[in-house]
Amino acid sequence: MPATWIDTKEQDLSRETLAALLDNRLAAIRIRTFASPAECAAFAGAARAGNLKHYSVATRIGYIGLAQYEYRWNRPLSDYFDDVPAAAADLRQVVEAAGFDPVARLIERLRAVWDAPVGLGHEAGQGDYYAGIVRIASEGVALHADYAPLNSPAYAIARIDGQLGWNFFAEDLPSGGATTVYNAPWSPAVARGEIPRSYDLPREVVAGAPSITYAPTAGDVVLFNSRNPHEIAGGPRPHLDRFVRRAHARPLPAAVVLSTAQMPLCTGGASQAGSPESHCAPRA
Ligand SMILES: O=C(O)CCC(=O)C(=O)O
Ligand SMILES: [Fe+2]
Repeated sequence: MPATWIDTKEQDLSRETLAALLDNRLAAIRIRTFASPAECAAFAGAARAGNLKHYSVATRIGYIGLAQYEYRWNRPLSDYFDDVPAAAADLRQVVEAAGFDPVARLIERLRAVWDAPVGLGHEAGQGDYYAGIVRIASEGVALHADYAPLNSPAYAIARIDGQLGWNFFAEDLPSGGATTVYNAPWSPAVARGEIPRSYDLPREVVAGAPSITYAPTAGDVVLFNSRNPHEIAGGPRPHLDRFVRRAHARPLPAAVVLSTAQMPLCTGGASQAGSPESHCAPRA
């Protein structure tokens, strides 16, 4: 697909910039000082002490919570929703220890500018989507795209018309860790009934495309249109941690919903039940 950006500067959050980002006309929105230094430190410390798991891909990527990648092929969608409560309990533990809930805060910030409902994504007959994966990706993340109509055709979120990735950065890195987003909206040739590979994409898909590279500055949230292939450079020190909270904002008929259906990897699973984010459910 041809490039679509009319501006590659990072923008402030407003109704207009959010709509333009969903339409893939802007490269990125940065919400500066989304969290205070004390909140960042508390969140990073709580995440380090959390129930950390690792994706089964070559680069070592630690995470707390749940993503859909490993539920994507040959698994009923109920497997994903069965694992949401335990993942939500792992996240709640971090949020409670930190005394700071980035998902709830992001929902508030989006509600303040958006005139349609904003809340967690919900799958009829199954439950809420999980929102808010915490990631520790010190070795980088390979080129991939996150777009539910292609990645998750069996889920309700396949019926969206725009998808954003958002990340809250709790720690600065001395170097490395920057994210590059390429304005080459992902449109692979897909055979009927097939779900295309979305992770570790060949470089040809972004050849010649306009790109931006944004820095993971502690305290900020950066949003971008995740149908654009994107990658994260590794830092020089493999154990240097970077904490990322992530979900996607996307409009359903008249709403913005948050979910993490699209992380390119993994599986949840833990012990307790209960959802920390039920107060974020979409308003009727
Ligand atoms: O951490 C980042 O900057 C981007 C992570 C990512 O792949 C996403 O949010 O979809
Ligand atoms: Fe991504």
